[in-house]
Amino acid sequence: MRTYRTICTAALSLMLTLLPGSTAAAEDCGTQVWRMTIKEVDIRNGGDSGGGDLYGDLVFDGQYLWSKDRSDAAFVPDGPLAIDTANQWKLWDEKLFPTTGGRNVFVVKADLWDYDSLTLDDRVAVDTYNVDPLGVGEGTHTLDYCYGSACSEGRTVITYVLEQVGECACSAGPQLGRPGGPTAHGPTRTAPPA
Ligand SMILES: [Ca+2]
Ligand SMILES: [Ca+2]
Repeated sequence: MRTYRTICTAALSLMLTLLPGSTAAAEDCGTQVWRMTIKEVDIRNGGDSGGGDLYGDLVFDGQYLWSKDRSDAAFVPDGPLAIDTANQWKLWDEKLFPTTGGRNVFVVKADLWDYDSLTLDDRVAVDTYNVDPLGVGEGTHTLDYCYGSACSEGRTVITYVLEQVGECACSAGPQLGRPGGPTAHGPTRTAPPA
C-alpha cells in the first residue's frame, strides 16, 4: 500500500470542506484513500427474451457510464453492457474516507428500464447504492439488482473492486486504525422503487 503523506494536508483540507459537521483538520486526522472500479455491468435479464429495449441512466459518482432516452430505447442483448471505450476513466474513482468520524461513500445510481409497448416497462436496474469501503473492505464485490419473482422482470449484476490505495496517518499520535470508528456493514440502498 502506498502512502499519500505528501498530499495529506491539502487533501484533508479539501475533505473537510466537503464533509458536513467536520471541524479542524487536527481533530479529523486519520484518513484513507480508496479506489472503486466498476469491472462489469452484466445484464442478466433485460426484460424481454434474450435482452431488452433499454433506456435510462447508469451513473457512478456523477459520471454517466450509459444513458439513453426512452424515445431512443433500442434492443440490447443480455450480457455485459458496453461502456463507451473512450470513457473508461469514468469506471473508477478515488476518494478520501475519514476513519474517525464523518462518512463518505461511492455512489452507484442505476435507472435502467426495458421499454415495452403493450405492458408496463420492466425494471432492469433501478436503485441507488451507497458503497462504504470501510464497511465492505478490499476485494471484488457485486451489486445485485433483481425485480420480480426469481428476477423474472429484470436483473443486473454490477461487479466492482475496492482497493485501499493510501492512508493519511495522524502525525501527532498513534491513531492509525479506527478505534471507535464506523461499524462494518454492506452497501445501502436509498430510494427503492415503488
Ligand atoms: Ca419486457
Ligand atoms: Ca421490451
